[in-house]
Amino acid sequence: MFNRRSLLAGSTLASLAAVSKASLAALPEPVIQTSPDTQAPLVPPTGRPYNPVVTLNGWTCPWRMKDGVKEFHLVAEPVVREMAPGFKAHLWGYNGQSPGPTIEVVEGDRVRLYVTNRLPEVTSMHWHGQRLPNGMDGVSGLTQPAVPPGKTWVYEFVARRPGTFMYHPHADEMVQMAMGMMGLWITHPKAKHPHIAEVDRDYAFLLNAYDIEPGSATPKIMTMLDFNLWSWNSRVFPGISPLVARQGDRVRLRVGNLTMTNHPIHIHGHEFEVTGTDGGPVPKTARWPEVTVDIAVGQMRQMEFIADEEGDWAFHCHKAHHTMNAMGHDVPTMIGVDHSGLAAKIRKLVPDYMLMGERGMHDMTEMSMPLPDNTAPMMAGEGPFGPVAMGGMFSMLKVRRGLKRGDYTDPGWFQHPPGTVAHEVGDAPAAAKAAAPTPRASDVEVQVRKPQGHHNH
Ligand SMILES: [Cu+2]
Repeated sequence: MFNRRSLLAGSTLASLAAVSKASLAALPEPVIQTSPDTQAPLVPPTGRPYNPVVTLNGWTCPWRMKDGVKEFHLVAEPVVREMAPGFKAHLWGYNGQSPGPTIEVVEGDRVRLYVTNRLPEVTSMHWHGQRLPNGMDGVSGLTQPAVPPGKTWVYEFVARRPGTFMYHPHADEMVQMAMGMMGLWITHPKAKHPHIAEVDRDYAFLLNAYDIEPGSATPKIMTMLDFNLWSWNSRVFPGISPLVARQGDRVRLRVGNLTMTNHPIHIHGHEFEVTGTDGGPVPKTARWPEVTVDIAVGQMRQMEFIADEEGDWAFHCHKAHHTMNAMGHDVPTMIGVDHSGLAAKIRKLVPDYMLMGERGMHDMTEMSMPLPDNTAPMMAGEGPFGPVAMGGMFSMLKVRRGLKRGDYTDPGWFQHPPGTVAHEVGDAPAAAKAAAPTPRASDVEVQVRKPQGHHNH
C-alpha cells in the first residue's frame, strides 16, 4: 500500500543512507558499562584538547574517528541499574546503564551517532537543545519513522553550538523517560569563548525520578507526580558520589532535569552564578549570584563557583520530600501523639513492628528497620557525627586543600579545625567526634536489615 507515511519513511531513509553509506557497513562496536560508579573523565585522545567533564555515577562514551567524523554507538536496552548499594532497579537505558553515557565533543565536530534499538518497542533519539537539520531531530512520526525493535538508525550532524545538552527518546516519551532513558551531551567550545570560562572541575548529571514500590524493581510508568525515588543519574543518596574539589578550584556543575517537576538545587557554603543553559552561555552582564537555582523540567543549568571554603558541604534539592527515599505517603502524622506502650504490645504479636514519628521522623534513621528486599531506606547515610537522615537528591561538595589536579577520589570526612564545630553550650569546643575514623563514602553502606525468611522477591 502506498501512503503518505511510507513515502516519508522512504525519503528519510534515503537521505540518511546518503550521508553515511560507507559507514553503515561497519558500525563501531558499542561500549557497555557494567559499573554504576563515577568513571574517570575521558581525556580526548585526539583533536582539540579540553578539560573533560566528570559524569556523576556515570561515564563518557568512547568514540572512533572515521573519515574525520566522530562516531558513537548507543544501544537502547533494558538495564539493571544499582540505584544505591543493595538496591537494583530494572530500568531502560543505554549501553548497560541509565542514564546512558555522556557524549562529549567539540564545537564544529561532525558527529555520527548509531542508535540500536534492543527494547521491546519502538524508540527514537532526540538531541535536546542542538542546532541540527530538521530530519536529525529524532521526533518519531514528525521527522523520522520510529525505530523498530532490532533496528539501528543513524544520525549525523555538526555540533554547531557549544554548551550542555541532553538526549532522550521522542517515542513513547512518558514510558521511556519514566524507565530511565536519557543522557548528557557536552559540546566544548572550539576556541577561547568570551562567555565560557576554563574550569578546573566540570561535573555533569541529570535529575531523574522513579516510582518503584519497595521490594519491587520496575518503575510504575503511569505515575505522574508522586514518585518515590528522586535521583541524580539514577542514583539516590547515599549512593551518589560526592563532588570533590581542590580549594580554590573553579568548578562548573551542569545539571539537566528530565523528571516531571522542578528542582531547586541548593549548595552550602558557596555562592554561584548560572553561566549557561541549554540555550547557550549566559553573557557575564546577565549573571547574578545565587545559592539555589530552580531547574524546571526540560531545562539545563550550568552553575559556576570558586570552591574556596574547605569542608564537606551539603549539596541537594531544596524540596524536602526529594531528599528522602521510598516511603509510603499514607504514613499518618504522629507528632505529639502519645502512644507509649502501644508498640511494645503490638510487638508481642508482630515482632518486627515499629511505631514511628511521635517525635518527628529522625529516629527512623537510627532504628534497624525491617525493609523488603531490594529497596533503599527512606532516610540514610552515616556521617562523622551521626546519621545524615537523607536520601534521594542529596550529595556533598568536598573541598580540600592540596588535592592533586584531576584527582576525583573521595577524600573521606572533613577534619574540622579545633574550635570550628558547633557544640553543646558548656561543652569543650573540641573537634569532638571529627577525630573518629573517617570512612570513605564508598564504605557508607545503606543499613538495611532484611526480614528473616523472606524469599518472595
Ligand atoms: Cu527536587
